[in-house]
Amino acid sequence: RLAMTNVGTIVCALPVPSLIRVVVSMLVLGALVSFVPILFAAIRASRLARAAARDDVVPARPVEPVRASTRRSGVAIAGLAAVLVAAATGAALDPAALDGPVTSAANGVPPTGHTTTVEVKAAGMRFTPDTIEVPAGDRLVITVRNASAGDVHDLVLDTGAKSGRLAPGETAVVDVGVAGRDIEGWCSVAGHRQMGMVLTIRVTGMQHGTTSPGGARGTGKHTGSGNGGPRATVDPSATPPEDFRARDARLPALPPGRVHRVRLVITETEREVAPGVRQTVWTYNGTVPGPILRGQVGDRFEITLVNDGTIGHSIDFHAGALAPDRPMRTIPPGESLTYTFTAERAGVWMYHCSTEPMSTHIAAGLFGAVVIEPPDLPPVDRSYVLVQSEMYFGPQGGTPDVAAIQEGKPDAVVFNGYPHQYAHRPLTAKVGERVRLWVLDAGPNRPLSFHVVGGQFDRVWSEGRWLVGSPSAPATGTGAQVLPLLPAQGGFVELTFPEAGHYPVVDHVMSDAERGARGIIRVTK
Ligand SMILES: [Cu+2]
Repeated sequence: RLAMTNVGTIVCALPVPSLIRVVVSMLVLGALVSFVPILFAAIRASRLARAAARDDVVPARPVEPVRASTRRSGVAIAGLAAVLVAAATGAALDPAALDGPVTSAANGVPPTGHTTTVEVKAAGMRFTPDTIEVPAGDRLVITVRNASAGDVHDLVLDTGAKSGRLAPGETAVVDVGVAGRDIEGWCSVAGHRQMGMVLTIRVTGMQHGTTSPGGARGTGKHTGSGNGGPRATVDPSATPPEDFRARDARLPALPPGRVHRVRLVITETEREVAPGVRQTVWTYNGTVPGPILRGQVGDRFEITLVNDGTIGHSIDFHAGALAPDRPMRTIPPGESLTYTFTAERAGVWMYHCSTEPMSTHIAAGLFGAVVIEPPDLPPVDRSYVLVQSEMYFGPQGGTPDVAAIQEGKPDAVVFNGYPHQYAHRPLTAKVGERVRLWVLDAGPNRPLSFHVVGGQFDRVWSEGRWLVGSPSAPATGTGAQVLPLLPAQGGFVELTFPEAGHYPVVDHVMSDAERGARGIIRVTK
């Protein structure tokens, strides 16, 4: 107990991460509280002993001999071990607590004994001020306040010092220590640094010849994934695991009623996104794409959006027209909003997270489709939905590589969230059946030239217009080979298959088909 209390108290006094402090202090408290019953037991024992002495009777339990000293040191070691275990538990609960030591930026400059205190506001993808000047040798203490309405931010310095994630309205103090060189800072939330959340700390009054290595103003540009470790790569010929199940591409049934209440929960979870590649995907209701919602022209959608992630997120439904200000706002983790719209027009409408940088939030998985059929659309034998999107791999287990997104270099282009998934697990149809393929290009950035190898489209509808054929009849004597879609555009094609075989479904932007935007329709008699 003595060891636990004393060592634990020292650990708490050291500048350790808060979770470690919490767990260790709980242990110290336990050690202190356990002292109370022992105290009472001791009082009782001494009373009994005194009474026994009065009555001149030998005490029932003699005082333990002194040979306990070795046992006592063993107990002390156990106490020390308990403190260590508690600290490790704290670190395990908060792995961020241990990634990388904090280094000094003193750079050999003697301390002045002064402290410069600066308040920095994080909001609107900016630090304000974004440049701090500090006299060389001063200790610098930065108070960071997240002043944004819904977004999570933090401040990380190239010394390794960090504020930890800050919810809207939260404040943290970052003690930089003695400043003897220029220091670069940024927000480590995915994409925020690239959007300009960069803080430059400039040291003034330096002696000539001792200026810092990073004297230039930070551009926010950097190489690598930005979330630690080398980027994951995919072997294009690798196959998914035996138990891989492709996403069901069938158009879901039209739900009953004219008001659709849907709860969409945003989560951030790690999973396999391509053979051998694990990424942290951001999802609506756990899938990429999010659920395919369906309704008729005139239907009302009452959406409850819940943010169960770790940073700010939002949603934007193209299927309804309204002022974006309130319903599309970014909400912090733990909050929810309702978003109500009426689907007045037919289409394959995209929905997606509209929190900046949108390219990252969409690439990480936050998109889906609302299918509102034209009212006069005749039934077909089979309807499938294919949503194309791009993937830009971060490190194994990480979030998308923001630099790769900016440079337009996807690692995979996929239908319904997984490269080549319908090549491995083909879609099916029968000879002579009429098949309708609903297609949306969710991007975030690349166009889609949708084509079926060996097929010809006799009905094509895109963005509110019949391009080929009509509701009353498919085209005869003419047709189309491609449904071209820019990011966020959607439509459908129809075709029949003249004979049994394997008909590839591809993005005819061929490099993107090779990156995974390719599937098979297996047609049988
Ligand atoms: Cu988001």
